[in-house]
Amino acid sequence: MADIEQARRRLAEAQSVAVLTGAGISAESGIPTFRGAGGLWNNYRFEDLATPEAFARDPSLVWEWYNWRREAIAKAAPNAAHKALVKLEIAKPHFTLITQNVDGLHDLAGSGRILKLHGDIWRMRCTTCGANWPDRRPSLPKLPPHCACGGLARPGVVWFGEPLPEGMMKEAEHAVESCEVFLVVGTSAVVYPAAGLVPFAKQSGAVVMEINTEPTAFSETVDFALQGPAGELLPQLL
Ligand code: BV8
Ligand code: ZN
Repeated sequence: MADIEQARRRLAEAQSVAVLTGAGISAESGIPTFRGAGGLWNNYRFEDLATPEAFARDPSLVWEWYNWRREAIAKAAPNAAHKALVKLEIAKPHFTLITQNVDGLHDLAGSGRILKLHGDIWRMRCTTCGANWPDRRPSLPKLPPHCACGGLARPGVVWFGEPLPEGMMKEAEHAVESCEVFLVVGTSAVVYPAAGLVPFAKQSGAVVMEINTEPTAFSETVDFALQGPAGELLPQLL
């Protein structure tokens, strides 16, 4: 309890805050995480579903998985943790939200500017002409979907082995380099380059605070490792 009180004070004093979120922030909205208890990768292999090779092999299989996830995400609403980050954004002169999530719950909560490092499940991209468009339908009527040009469409997410959206990692690094407090919420911090932001923040002199229900590889090195659900701890931290 003393830890959270001290963290709360440090966060209150900071003018410049950057936040990195992961699947754990949406767990209390009912969206399964990837790793840990109930994680998607306990039952599926990412090599079969979340790589360009998997999509080239079997686009319909990959699309069935993404359609199933769209259906689950469409039923979910932002929770107290997503909402707390909107309040934090309003309160701070300098604020950057960086997310690995593709679920769009930060948008629904009302966050203004979001660096979506791994893309957005509600966007599509044409594998032929490169067109890129939003599609909010919870369930797609025909799989695999196609572009107006006739080309095969793919989910607008970043798969393993693919580069992150151009320039986005630079923007994230810039925010992390110049923040006083770096808040890391609900991520196992094992997927790179996103996970590299945690040690980078420490090296750059930020106070690093982690909120997670479990210890992570970085829990020992951060300044505050707050253990518990984000939907409870984040509102307490503000
Ligand atoms: C790239 C797609 C270069 C979207 C995702 C060694 C071998 C092979 C490859 C590599 C290697 N080392 C590094 C790599 C590269 C690879 C990588 O990092 N692999 C790791 C796994 C070893 N990275 C890449 O391939 C990246 N690209 O490097 O490109 C390049 C450059 C130029 C040209 C070509 C290439 C791309 C990575 C993108 C991967 N895409 N998914 C989708 O369908 O969703 S990753 C997947 O993991 C998710 O998208 C997610 O965003 C991401 C991170 O996971 P987390 O968000 O952290 O979620 P997780 O489930 O793990 O953890 C949840 C946490 O929450 C837990 O800690 C839990 O305790 C906690 N929690 C639970 N409930 C709560 C909670 N906390 C608080 N409150 C709660 N209530
Ligand atoms: Zn097209």
